[in-house]
Amino acid sequence: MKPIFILNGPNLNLIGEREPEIYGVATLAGIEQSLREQAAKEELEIVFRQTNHEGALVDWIQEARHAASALILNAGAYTHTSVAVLDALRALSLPVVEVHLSNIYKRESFRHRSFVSPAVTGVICGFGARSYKLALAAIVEILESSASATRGLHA
Ligand code: CA2
Repeated sequence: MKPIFILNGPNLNLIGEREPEIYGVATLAGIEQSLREQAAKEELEIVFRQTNHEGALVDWIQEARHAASALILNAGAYTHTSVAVLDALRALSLPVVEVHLSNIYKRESFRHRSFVSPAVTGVICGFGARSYKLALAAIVEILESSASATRGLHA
């Protein structure tokens, strides 16, 4: 099984240090650690990355086409601005979960629009660090049900 890519966009390296009332107290390193433990229980591998650069995010999404079995994406502010991220996602044929720590629909109106959502399997937002855990649990279920459907085909 190829790894699950978990990609994080701009400023997510700052969570846990600044604006804890919006993003919670967990650091990105803490979230990574807890996802590694959750993935290990399922015997899955994760690739966890963060960048402040739109082009790097696009490169990693393209890399996921061949190197990942699924993608969890918090594109940060690029969620609300990036046609490049949307186009990269449209080239994927993998399960993709868009995640946000905060409930973007409770915040400023410019955060209510996601360029990413039309190209993803589903969206989880507003649960703080738990959004990532819920996203990984959703991916595990999707991968298991597609594996059991494939086994059924070959039975
Ligand atoms: O809620 C989320 O996960 C977001 O994707 C986080 C982004 C924000 O632009 C999105 O609208 C929602 C921001 C990432 C963290 O930015 C910080 C800025 C200052 C201090 C701490 C974090």
